[in-house]
Amino acid sequence: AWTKHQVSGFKDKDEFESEVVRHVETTLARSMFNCDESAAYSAASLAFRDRLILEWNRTQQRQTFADSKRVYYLSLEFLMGRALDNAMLNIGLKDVAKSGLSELGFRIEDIIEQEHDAALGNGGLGRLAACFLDSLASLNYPAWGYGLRYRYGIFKQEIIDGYQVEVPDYWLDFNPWEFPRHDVTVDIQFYGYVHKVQDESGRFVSRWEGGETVKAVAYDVPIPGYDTPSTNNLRLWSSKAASGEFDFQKFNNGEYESSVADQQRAETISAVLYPNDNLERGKELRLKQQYFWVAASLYDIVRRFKKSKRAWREFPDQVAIQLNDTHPTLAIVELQRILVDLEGLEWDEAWNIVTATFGYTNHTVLPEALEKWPVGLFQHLLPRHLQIIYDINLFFLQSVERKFPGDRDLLRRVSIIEESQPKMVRMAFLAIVGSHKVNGVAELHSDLIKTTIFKDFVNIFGVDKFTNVTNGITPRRWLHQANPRLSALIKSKVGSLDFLKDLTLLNKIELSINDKEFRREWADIKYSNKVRLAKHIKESTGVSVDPSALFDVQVKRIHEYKRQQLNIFGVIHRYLTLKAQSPEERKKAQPRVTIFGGKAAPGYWMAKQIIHLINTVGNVVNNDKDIGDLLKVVFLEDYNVSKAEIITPASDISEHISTAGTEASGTSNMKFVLNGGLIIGTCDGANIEITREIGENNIFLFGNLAEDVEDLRHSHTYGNHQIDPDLAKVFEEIEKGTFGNPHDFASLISAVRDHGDYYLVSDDFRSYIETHALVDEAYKNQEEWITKSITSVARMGFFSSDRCINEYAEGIWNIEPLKTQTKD
Ligand code: 26W
Repeated sequence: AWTKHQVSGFKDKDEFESEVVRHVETTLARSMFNCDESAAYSAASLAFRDRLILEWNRTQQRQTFADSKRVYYLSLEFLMGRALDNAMLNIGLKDVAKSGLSELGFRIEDIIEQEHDAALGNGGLGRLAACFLDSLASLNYPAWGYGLRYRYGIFKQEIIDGYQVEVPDYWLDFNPWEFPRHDVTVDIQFYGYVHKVQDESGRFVSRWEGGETVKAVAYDVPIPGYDTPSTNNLRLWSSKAASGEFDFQKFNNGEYESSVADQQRAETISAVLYPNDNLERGKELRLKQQYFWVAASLYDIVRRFKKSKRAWREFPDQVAIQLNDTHPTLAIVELQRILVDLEGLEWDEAWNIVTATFGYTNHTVLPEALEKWPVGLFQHLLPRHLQIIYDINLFFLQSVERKFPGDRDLLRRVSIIEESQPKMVRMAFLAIVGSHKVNGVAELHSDLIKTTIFKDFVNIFGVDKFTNVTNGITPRRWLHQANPRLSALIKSKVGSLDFLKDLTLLNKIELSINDKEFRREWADIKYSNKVRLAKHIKESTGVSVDPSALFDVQVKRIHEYKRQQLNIFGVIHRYLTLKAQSPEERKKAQPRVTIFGGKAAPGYWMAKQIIHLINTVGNVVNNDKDIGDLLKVVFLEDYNVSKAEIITPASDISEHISTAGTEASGTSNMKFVLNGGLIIGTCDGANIEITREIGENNIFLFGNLAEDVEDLRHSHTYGNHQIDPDLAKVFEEIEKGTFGNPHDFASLISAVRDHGDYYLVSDDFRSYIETHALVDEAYKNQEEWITKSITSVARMGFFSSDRCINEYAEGIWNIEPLKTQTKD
């Protein structure tokens, strides 16, 4: 629709075809006679890429010319998924590509599927960053993402004999979506020592010298906005040996092996994404990754600022930097170092600039996920940064002492340095002290951080420093791309695709709630999405499922706090109940397919046991003749973004059942509801706001509340802990060996029965089972169900990541969209 900008590339299918042919024959050096789907994917991507490049250059020029404030989103993870489909839809030429490819003898779906997911993330945090990039470009904000270009993304998961096996994800063989910038490099220093010298004016300055240097090379990924002229930039850094004289000398001296080893050591920094989600393990290489990425990004940002020749105090008027969790917190220290050591600013002046620049988003309250680094490791790897952290801490604690004189316990509690053995740097505290705003990602979560882990900081800095920005998702990928038929049906009622830019327009479909044809089509779309998923299940697991059964889905990282164990225990309970019934009684049961998917961190023993139990239960249940289609249990291997695009539109109900107070927000809950699925969930994270928006008749809530969790845990430890009798029967059955060697599941059971049931599986079991019975009943009334489904979708406008990004822009970054030429 922004034809003024449409000068590059192709305008119709014939031009698109000739571009594809040209790329096959010249760029790929192949002949059209042996152009397979993979080559067609490559050529189609290159054709779209050509168009993006020109828009991208123009966007960058426009932003430079406008000279307005930019936001930099620093994230160690960007879980982008596939790019081609997204580029076609955002540019608005998918139909052209479809008919062009069809004339060349290809189905567009097959071509799209050739692409390897860009899986540079673990789960929610990484996918949120990807949705944010889509919204920033779609809203014309001048924004850059900064991350690491991992050679290996999140591992691929294979299920072998019911166990998770990890396979490396080497994804860079052919990646048309990145542009190496061999001219954009930064030398990054590690180790070495600090000494003080006097400059010309007699002032003492710190010099960080010696150690080793690694080169950061920029790789740029274009991020097209939806129906806008903006194509923003995601800059990913790759590590390389700094080819210094030293290596060269080694090489000349015949020390080939050692010179190669240096090179490999340098390249190791950006080699692999750490596969832990919500677990901090304190590895030196991880800290190296963090500094490498942060230092390169800040150098780049500062270099760009310096071109404007402004005074340093204007830095925060030009630059906002958002820290996606504590992983980039070193950026605070690095900017202070640049300003004081390299640019010669006074400490206080520098610190005011730093704190005005940064915002920090917290994504978890789990204590085991909070980053802490041993002081000794810092001293060794980043000696100057440790000194600066000590100074930041000193000035901070002095200010606390002035405000609360004599409260030594407070000083101990809030100190950035934990006086433990060994001493630790608390990254979250550093992030709070060095930022002007701190936000949580859903209302309950933002309240919890204010009253628990960051309580003291609310007293010190005042409550206004702490805020909430409830997460959102991009409706472009999660509705239009994943569920094109639903998007088209909604369009027929809204009148246009404008709801993809203003999701609140969805409320218009509620007017059609009694429209018979509309309802029939709504149900038909869900059914065909289920048929598609059933086909995928058959192909990947060999299990046949009936698409008219109730599809119950739980897909997310496997974690005890997310309680996939509660789900599978519930499934066992259902199985036992069915088994105990007569064939007559069974006929009344609602047929169900319970679908799981998700990766366990490779070192997370309990999570791996959960996967194993799901698979063994599936084996038994799926082959039980008494049960037939009444219950199927499947575990889909290698859950990732592109699989989510197939699974999400196909659920009738999805499970978001974390122990209350543990899931910061959740975002797949939003995706499922937006696709017409209902949800069963606890009063946790964004489930609460989803309930507020869609109405409590349209959601199945169960379980204890966050405010009661602490007392329950206390009573488990100090009281007489009785587990739920039905759950006890489930345990008995597992221990009988019904689902394989009971020894394999002993620790899953004892976590609940013998070790305090930290996640309240037993406390919530009864209400979980009862609520599932309500789900079965509700599903039997299909008309009611469809009404709930339509009503929910109509009321999901709030959960667009566009709303979310606008809140960040206004409340935290103080930036405005760039004015672009008006559309025609
Ligand atoms: C240091 C190890 C580590 C790695 C990743 C610790 C913590 C993380 C992430 C912060 C975990 C994460 O992805 N959190 C999720 O963030 C989503 C986006 O805000 C929320 O929707 C999820 O509830 C939250 O678990």
